[in-house]
Amino acid sequence: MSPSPAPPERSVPAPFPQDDTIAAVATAIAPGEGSVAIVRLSGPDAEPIASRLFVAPGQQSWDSHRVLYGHVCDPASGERVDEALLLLMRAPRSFTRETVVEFHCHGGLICVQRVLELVLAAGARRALPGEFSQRAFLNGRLDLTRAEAVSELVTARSRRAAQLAMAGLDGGLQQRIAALRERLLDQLAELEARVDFEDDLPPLDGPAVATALAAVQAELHQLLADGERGQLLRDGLQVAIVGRPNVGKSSLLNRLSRSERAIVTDLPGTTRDLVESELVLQGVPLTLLDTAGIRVTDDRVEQLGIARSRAALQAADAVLLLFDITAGWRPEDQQLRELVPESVPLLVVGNKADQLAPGAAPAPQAEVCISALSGHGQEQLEQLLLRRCGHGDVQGLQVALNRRQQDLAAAAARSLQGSLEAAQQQLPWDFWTIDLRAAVRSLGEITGEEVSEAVLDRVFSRFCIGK
Ligand SMILES: Nc1nc2c(ncn2[C@@H]2O[C@H](COP(=O)(O)OP(=O)(O)OP(=O)(O)O)[C@@H](O)[C@H]2O)c(=O)[nH]1
Ligand SMILES: [Mg+2]
Repeated sequence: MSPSPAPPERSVPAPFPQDDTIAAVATAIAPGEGSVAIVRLSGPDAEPIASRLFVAPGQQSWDSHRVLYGHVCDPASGERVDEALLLLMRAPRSFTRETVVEFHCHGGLICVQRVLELVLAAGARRALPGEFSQRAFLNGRLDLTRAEAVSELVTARSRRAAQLAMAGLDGGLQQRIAALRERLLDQLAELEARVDFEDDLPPLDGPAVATALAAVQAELHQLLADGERGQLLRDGLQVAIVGRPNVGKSSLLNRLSRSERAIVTDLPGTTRDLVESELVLQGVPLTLLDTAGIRVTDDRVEQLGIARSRAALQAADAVLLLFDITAGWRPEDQQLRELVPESVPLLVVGNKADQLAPGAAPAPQAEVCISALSGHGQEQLEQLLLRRCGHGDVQGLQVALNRRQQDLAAAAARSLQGSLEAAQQQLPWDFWTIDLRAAVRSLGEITGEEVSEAVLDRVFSRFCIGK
């Protein structure tokens, strides 16, 4: 049997108990909103703090994973601050694997803030963003991809994005990455064994090793491509609708967002400012921007609006350039088209198809013809837009890397390229291992098996407070 390579350096501290107790409001806080709000504590003092503040009447016993009914009281004055339920989850059977206590208080702003203040006065520390998840990770309850999936689930803007996050939470991503890393470790073991004990071992089949590495690289490229599509589900797209005045931009925004968000009139120059509308197209969150029709004008207000239209057209992820097919493709339409940067996906849309004379052919510039008034062509427009952005099919996605994971997977694929080049040039085995070890490390950073504390702090600081 070949000796296995030295285990990769593990810079994360081994699971260890945190020595303080953290607390935060775990639910959204808004005045007059939400009937229930949760204050969550985690750490060794969670239970003693809770028992000082919570008065449970009758014979209720403080058992783990049982709900207690009672009042949160200020120990200094005895004042009842809120009527609440208390849920105690003793270590290690909790999200963080520490003892966790949740006070289920009344919602809104006041009660929950007062309960949190009492908890902090009793010795807990205000949790940093993501600190509960960070403890869950450090205590081995979650790998890094699952912890990130929790955050993505909370911030998902569409049902599909939430489904992807759930797949991550179920460990789909962790398993894919861990399996690839294992395959690389197998090859690394063989190679490193040859570096040290070439004479004592049967000869190594170099081309077979290279084939195995190339197969992992191909899977990484597939994951990267899926990740790009998944990014769309997470971040969404900002799509600007631009065009000359009166071509129907505002009507299209209203049609796509099923709202009366923008003012529509038959007067050219109606829209003066950017009008935004959020919607979800086939699982993809979109921010649609209706803009002022672009033309030469002396009107000062309209000029300012047009300047904003031009800026939006430059900054958008995609542009819908609308023109009136009953008026044909005009030189002004062509000028607008030339304003759209090369790098921005552009779709030229002919509007007012309902007014086109029977038998008349629309200008060939129209990639899709619609009627913002009747809805004709809407589905085709939506599909074409998503496809133009390079993400036609997000339905089949099983798992998708986030940006951090995407960068690491790309780094791993590049490192593997280095190993493959060493193979091609038939360099000695230790040249193969240098990049291979780097690839293993990058994949380990995705799941958190090899990751520095500084990186962890950065990852978790993006989470919301109380998570
Ligand atoms: N027949 C027909 N009329 C339309 C259609 N789309 C828009 N209109 C009409 O065209 C006129 C202008 O529509 P808007 O949506 O305000 O046009 P706009 O491009 O936002 O105009 P500005 O804000 O002035 O740049 C209105 O009278 C709409 O009812 C369409 O598909 N068919
Ligand atoms: Mg308008």
